[in-house]
Amino acid sequence: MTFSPHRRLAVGATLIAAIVGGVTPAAAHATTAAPSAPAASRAAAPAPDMEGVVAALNAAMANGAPGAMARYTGPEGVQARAVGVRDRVSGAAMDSRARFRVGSVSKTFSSVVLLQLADEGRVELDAPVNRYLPGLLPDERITVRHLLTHRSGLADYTDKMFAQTVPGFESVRNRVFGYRELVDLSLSEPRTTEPGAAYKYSNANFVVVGMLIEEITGKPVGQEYERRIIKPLRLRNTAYVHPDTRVEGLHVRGYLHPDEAGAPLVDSTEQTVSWAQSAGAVISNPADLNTFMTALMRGRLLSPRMLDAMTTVTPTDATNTRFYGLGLRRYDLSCGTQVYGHTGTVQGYYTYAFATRDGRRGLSAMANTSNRGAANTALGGSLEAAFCGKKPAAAASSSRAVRGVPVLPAEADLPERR
Ligand code: REX
Repeated sequence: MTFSPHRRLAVGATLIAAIVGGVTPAAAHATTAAPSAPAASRAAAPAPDMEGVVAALNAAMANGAPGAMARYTGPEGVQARAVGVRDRVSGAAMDSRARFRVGSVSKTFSSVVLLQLADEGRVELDAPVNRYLPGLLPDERITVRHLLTHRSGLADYTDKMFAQTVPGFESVRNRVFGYRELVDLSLSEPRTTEPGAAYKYSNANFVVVGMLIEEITGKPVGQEYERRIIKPLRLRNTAYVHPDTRVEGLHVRGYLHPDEAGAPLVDSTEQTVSWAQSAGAVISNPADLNTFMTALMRGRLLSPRMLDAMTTVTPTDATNTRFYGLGLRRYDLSCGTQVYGHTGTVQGYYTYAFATRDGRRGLSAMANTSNRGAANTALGGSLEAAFCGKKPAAAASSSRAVRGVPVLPAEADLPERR
């Protein structure tokens, strides 16, 4: 990527301070203008409610996660919390420094790479995908932007693949797919919408994004993540190792819930994640995810024009609180704060990685389980606690609420996924 000297300096300042203090410091913030954040919302930012964050982590455990953790970064500093275990056999405690599989948070990495290529004039967002990958898709009207916004109509082949959770997982755990095989799986099903007509989340879109990156750069996506994101931001705990099945270093083991009630959890840590690749195979940890999302929001990775395009959103459901931009979600929280980032689900791991639009505050949370929507939804409560702060005691009431805020079902449980 091409950093301007100014940006390069700003990144350097942030990194040095981050290494010294473990925080993206106020001093570094002061050197760069926060992009398009209303001054009022900055002044009013509440301190994170870390008790509320822990309550959300405990609620994820009460709903079947062996452990959970979260890390908040903001002007007040960094705070991390962990509950339960990261390894059920050894009993090792959850550790907020540990690495895990981030699932679809990988889509934001892929989107950043493609948008940098757009910044460099090497791809046009409104051009047909087939201009770059001739003959790949059966419809010339599907554009690059349709992929990034989940509006292509390409079916999500993972719905069929994982219709039976454990057999589906075991059938692909060690498989190595070519991108084209995954696209063919999608194209063997009817398309879900006319190009551009509606939002319909599909992993196939970001498989094609991976193909575009490789076609345009002539390099594997892993190298492009490395060169454009991981190295410049010094994300030492972030890796793309496909098709290697291991998670190296200090890591969290993932535990998949079978569909059958009462059946033992399946340790799903080792897998190729080849079924997702550029749609979901990145490994990271909470500190790196916070660095990534806050740096992205602060304009360190994209031009202002491209970041505007990325954060231009449409609703994903009828709640009018959840939106999708280009490989990026926006959640509108009960206190009015808008946060941008992504959620992730791979077998054994649920992830949330979000930051405010000014990049001053970030939260990453994970629980080491999946196929347990209630655990995912509970984990999502950490966003409210972290970004909205403590709720007045009187507001904490009904059982459908965490700290007085009604809990919305997690992405995977919304009708859009059915
Ligand atoms: C695959 C099935 C889930 C997981 C999936 N993951 O599509 C992508 C992702 C990479 O992260 N998407 C989510 C399995 C929605 C996101 O954006 O947050 N489920 C599981 C089943 C269901 O097998 N039968 O829960 O581990």
